[in-house]
Amino acid sequence: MPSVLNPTRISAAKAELIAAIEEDAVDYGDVFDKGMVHNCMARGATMAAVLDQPVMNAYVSAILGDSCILYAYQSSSLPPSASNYGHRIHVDSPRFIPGYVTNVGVIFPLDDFNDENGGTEYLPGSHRTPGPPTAEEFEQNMASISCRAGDMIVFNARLYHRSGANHTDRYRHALTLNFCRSYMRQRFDFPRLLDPGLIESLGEDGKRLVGMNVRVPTKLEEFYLPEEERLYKPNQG
Ligand SMILES: O=C(O)CCC(=O)C(=O)O
Repeated sequence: MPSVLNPTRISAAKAELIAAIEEDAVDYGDVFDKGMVHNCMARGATMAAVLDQPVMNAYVSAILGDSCILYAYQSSSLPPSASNYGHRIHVDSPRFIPGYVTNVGVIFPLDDFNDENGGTEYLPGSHRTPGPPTAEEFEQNMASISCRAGDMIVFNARLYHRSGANHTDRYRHALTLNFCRSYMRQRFDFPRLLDPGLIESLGEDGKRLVGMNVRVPTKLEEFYLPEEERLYKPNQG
């Protein structure tokens, strides 16, 4: 989907992401997914505002229903002349239910994607096969995505894919979001993880996505709250 994020948002999101990468390099050192920023909505106002992006929400709701929630909101940055943790052949959601989508992936490139800087590579149709492809099958039949910064890539998260390899001398940045059905678990407990002020700043879509409509009571006083204050709202699918 072309031109979903405008140039102002792209550069603001990229500045927030770069700052978060630098902070995490100090705070989390040598972790297995080094360079990947988790919970991007907590790392900058522009990245948080992506949760209320109307085109994204229209696509995702059309596939997963109006009550869908956020599973994860991360980044995928390819350093100069390198690849990253996303470079292994993988799926973002392992469940295989023929004809039923459990998770939808959305990638927002913050730099143009091309073969030189490592656009996303995927095996067309692999979301319909029960098992993983061999490395050879993937290499022989994969396609790679070239697109512009600010475009939106939407895919069935059961699709086998990987980030490419960056052969340039510049970073290639992207935001990667994953959405799931309302009755599934999120990767983090976002309603507890996020600052209440940040949650309040989100629109209705953003609040729903972080899980504010599907919170579970911890005591009877919360279970018996009046309708408008209920933690697990009715009709969540
Ligand atoms: O960066 C990319 O092109 C893909 C990222 C990816 O595969 C992931 O984060 O799961």
